[in-house]
Amino acid sequence: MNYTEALTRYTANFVDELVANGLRDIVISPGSRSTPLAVLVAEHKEINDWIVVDERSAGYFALGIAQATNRPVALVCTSGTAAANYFPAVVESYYARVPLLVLTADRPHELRDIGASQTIDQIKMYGEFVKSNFEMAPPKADKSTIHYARNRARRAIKHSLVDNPGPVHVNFPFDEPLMPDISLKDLWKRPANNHEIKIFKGKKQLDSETIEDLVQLIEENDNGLFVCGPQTDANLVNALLTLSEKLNIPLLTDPLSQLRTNPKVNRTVIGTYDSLLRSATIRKQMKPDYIIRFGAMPISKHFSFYVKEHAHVPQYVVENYNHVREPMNLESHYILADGATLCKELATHITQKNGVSSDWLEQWVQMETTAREVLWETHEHAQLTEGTATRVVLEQLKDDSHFFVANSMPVRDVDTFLIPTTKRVRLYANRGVSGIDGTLSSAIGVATTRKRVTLLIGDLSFYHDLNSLLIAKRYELPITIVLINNNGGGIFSFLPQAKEEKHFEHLFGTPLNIDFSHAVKMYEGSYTVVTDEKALVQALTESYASESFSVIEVQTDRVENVKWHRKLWDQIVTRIENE
Ligand SMILES: Cc1ncc(C[n+]2csc(CCOP(=O)(O)OP(=O)(O)O)c2C)c(N)n1
Repeated sequence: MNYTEALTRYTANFVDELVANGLRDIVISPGSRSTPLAVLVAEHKEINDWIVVDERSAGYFALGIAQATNRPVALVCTSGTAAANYFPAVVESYYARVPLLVLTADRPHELRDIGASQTIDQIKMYGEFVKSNFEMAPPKADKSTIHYARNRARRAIKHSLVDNPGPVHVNFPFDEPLMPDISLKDLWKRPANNHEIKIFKGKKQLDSETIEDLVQLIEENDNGLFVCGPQTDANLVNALLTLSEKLNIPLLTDPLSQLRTNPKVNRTVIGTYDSLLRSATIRKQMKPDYIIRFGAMPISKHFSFYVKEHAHVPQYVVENYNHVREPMNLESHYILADGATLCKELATHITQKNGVSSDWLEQWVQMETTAREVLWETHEHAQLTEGTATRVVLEQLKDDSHFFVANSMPVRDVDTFLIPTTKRVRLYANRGVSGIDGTLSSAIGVATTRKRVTLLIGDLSFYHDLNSLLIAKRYELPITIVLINNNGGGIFSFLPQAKEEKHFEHLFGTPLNIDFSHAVKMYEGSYTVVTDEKALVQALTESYASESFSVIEVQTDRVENVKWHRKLWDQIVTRIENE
């Protein structure tokens, strides 16, 4: 058998085994060394291949597809800096716990470390930010090597999925000639009795004594608090809603917990706590007896002040596996169990509190009602602010749609303005490491589901990832981008650095002074600037009805924005304190 046939069969078996294990989407960036993978992926009938020239964007795009489909997505690129450009997305995928397979092509071993062109040390190049690394053996096509190639493929997929999902790196040594022979017979024939790795895994559950401790804690204390940070498990959403309603325990919900946008939303769901906990008086008054927290740490800084100020109150962090996210360094307890299973068990074991409404819950609900009133007060014809634009966008979201929110102020404005609703909307963000890079690419990745995605994004984040608009154009993906253009990094105006007038604008404000309409035009999207609520509603309606991607720009002022937000938060707190 010649090298071309060995290369072809070896690579085809690897690719086919990915498919046999549930992979459907592969994002390919062009290059020569990766030719065997690229061509065989393109040949496979069950793979959606997506071509993205910029590898940084490709990485984040794959991440978006994986978030939306709950399946691993593979990346294919050539050697050298191409592979290095995946780094930000790999890191995000690791911390956000999203499964990715990074398939990098490399020179054969004998051409490494001797100054060959476009060659870097790719072995373990993503360091600690991948769950596993596999350096593939050189291509051969004897029975045992084919078995090996398939086994590596299935292990790579399983590794990306078990425990906390995340990225897995597979590096391929490919020699020339690189072009596979796609005319070979039986290229896609799976070996008879192809092995399948079954993973027998159950839901992690507490033993009966430990559950009793928690049951006692909840039964004996009236002022308990459930909190849910960013997470995507629909079972946890349902189980937490049932539990909090049954026990009448307030449930503080981060916007990315998926608990504020659910048909079963109930009165225990508190969505305005970030505004409420801005008041030191409220933080002090609302001293909990205990806190049980699910998901990642909520975005709200004021929630973190609250937990810190009540550091002596027993706090419990629920995680399925270790790697507990407890950034407060408090003396928290860790509950290592499946959150949904835990909630169901607590619901069956606790009898004393069933349906007993508490003053504690009523106090939270009363504050929530007042805060919502202030947030809902609308001024239809007033000039749009970042806050009112966010509220309008949230109100206009369609049932059963996707909403992607960028880091910096957009995600914080969503925290303020997303009032719990029975509309089913799936929320997305890149909160693993909260970069402002790659947001557009990931949101466009979510749009590959062909369900419309609305993205709320600031101008620096938008600019950072402009390249990805080509993906929206090329694949005609349904995305509505609401661009909050405050000509720079608006979040910094909320920070103490804003007082340092000499350097602020130059180092932090960083105005771009560019007209985005030209960029949008270049990629053939539709572009509108809106100045009031009515115009924004109309632009959103038109965008939702259109086929192409659209950018709706809201122009704001960073200094005014800070004043506006502070006035609103003060209004909420004053109204509550005067009640
Ligand atoms: C990749 C990366 N670079 C820099 C930062 C630091 N950073 C955080 S927010 C921000 C400004 C973002 O500006 P914009 O997207 O316009 O949103 P705004 O602050 O105006 O809401 C920057 C530079 C980051 N988080 N990620």
